[in-house]
Amino acid sequence: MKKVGIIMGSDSDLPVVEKAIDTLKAFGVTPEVHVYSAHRTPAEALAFARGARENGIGVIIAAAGKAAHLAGALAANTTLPVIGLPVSSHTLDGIDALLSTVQMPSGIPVATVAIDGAVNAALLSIEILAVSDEVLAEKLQKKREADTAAVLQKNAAVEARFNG
Ligand code: RP5
Repeated sequence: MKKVGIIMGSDSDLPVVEKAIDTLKAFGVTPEVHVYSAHRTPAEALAFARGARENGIGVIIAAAGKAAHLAGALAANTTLPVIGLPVSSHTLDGIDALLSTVQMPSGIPVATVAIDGAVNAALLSIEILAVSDEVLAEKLQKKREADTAAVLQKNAAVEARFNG
């Protein structure tokens, strides 16, 4: 199975990114994790993106905060799908990273998830791999059903409490 590359702009992004790593592992998907910055270590980020496909990576998650150019810079150097994960910071609550990540010019797509949306970034990467992997697709379906059952259980508790 292809790996999911997870690149974060700083190790300060780890508290958010760890949720993506945990989600991938729960599905038996191997993450390859690096700290490469579009601004501080552009050469390393470029080399990763250019070599990702031949290194067995199928999807890239790029997590960055502030002036977050990482996802776009990686996407510019690979035709693998890139998922942008904007990370919040204390100054602008992640709006800066969200806009920097999502507003890509035509021709270089970045599929952007919510601010700090690490679980969805991982799930989306798994969905992309599952297009050609029936076992993974089955696992996704099972999780969806379990999530639905959990919500319905909460609904039943609320209904019992307030609806007599
Ligand atoms: C971005 O700048 C990183 O992705 C991080 O979210 C933010 C701040 O980085 P540090 O100053 O905490 O290393 O490039």
